[in-house]
Amino acid sequence: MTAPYATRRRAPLSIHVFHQLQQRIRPSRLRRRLATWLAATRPHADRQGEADDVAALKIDGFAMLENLVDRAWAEQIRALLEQRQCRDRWRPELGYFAHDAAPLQTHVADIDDVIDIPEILELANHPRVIGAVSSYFGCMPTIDSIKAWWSLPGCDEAENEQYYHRDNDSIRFLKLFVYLTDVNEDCGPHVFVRHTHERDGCLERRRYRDDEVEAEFGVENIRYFTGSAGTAFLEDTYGVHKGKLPVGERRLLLQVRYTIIPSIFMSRRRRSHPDIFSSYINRFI
Ligand SMILES: O=C(O)CCC(=O)C(=O)O
Repeated sequence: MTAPYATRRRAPLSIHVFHQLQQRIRPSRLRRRLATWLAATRPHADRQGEADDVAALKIDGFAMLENLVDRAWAEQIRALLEQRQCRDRWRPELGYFAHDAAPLQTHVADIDDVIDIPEILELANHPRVIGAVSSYFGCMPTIDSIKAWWSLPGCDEAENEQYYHRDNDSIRFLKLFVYLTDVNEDCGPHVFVRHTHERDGCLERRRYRDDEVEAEFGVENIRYFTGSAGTAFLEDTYGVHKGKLPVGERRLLLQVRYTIIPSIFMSRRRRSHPDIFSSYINRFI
C-alpha cells in the first residue's frame, strides 16, 4: 500500500524557502505586487483569457465557466473515479477504502493519481482555462496539482477546510473546481466570500467560524456554489472560502491548482504520460 502523500513530488529547497517567506506576507495588495514582479520574470503568456472570465476573476475573485464541462463528461469521470480507492487526508492510519465504505469519522476522502486520466489532464490544459489563468497572473502558468476528493455526509461537525480559511499555497494561484456530482445546499457546496482575494480582514493563518466571517465581510458577500454535475469555476482561494459540511448526499470534486511557479504541494509529474510534454503540468520544473 502506498504511503500517504506519496503522490507528491519532493519540491526543491528553493521552493520550500520561497513558500515559508510568501506565507508570512499577508496584505493582499503587497502579495499582488510581489506576484506581478515574479510574473515579469517568467515566460510570457502565449494566450489571453476571455474578457468576462478575467474581469470576474479580478473583481469578484471567481469566474463561473459556463459550458466548459457538460454533464456527460462529469458523469464519465465520476464513473472512473468511483472505482478508485480513497484515503482520509487527515487520518492516514485508516488506510485505503472504497468511496462508499469510508470510516465513520472521515469527512473528506482523497483519490490518488487522478493526473493519470487523460481527459482530466486535457481539461486542466483547456485553452479557455489556461487563457484566463495567464491573463490573471500576467505570465504563462504552471499546473501545480490535480486532485479529486469525496466530501462525505455523516459527521456532526465540520473539520479543517470545512471552516472558512485562506489558502497559502503560493504567492498567487488559482484553483479550477469542477463538480462531478450534483451539488445542492445539503451536498457540501463550495462557499466563497466575494472580493476577499483583494480585501484584508481575517488575515491570520487559521480557520474562522461563520459568524466571524459574516461580521467582517457581510452575509451579502457570501456565495454558495450549487449546481449540477459539470459546474465549473475558477477561484482565487487566497480569498476566504470553505467547503460546507455535507448533510445530504456526498459530493465529488475535481480541483486543479495553477501557480506562477511550482509550490511545495505540486503533484508528481508522470513522465510516462503521453501528453505530459505538451501539458502545462509542472512546466517550470
Ligand atoms: O471542498 C471545498 O469546497 C473547499 C476546498 C478548499 O478549501 C480548498 O481547496 O482550499
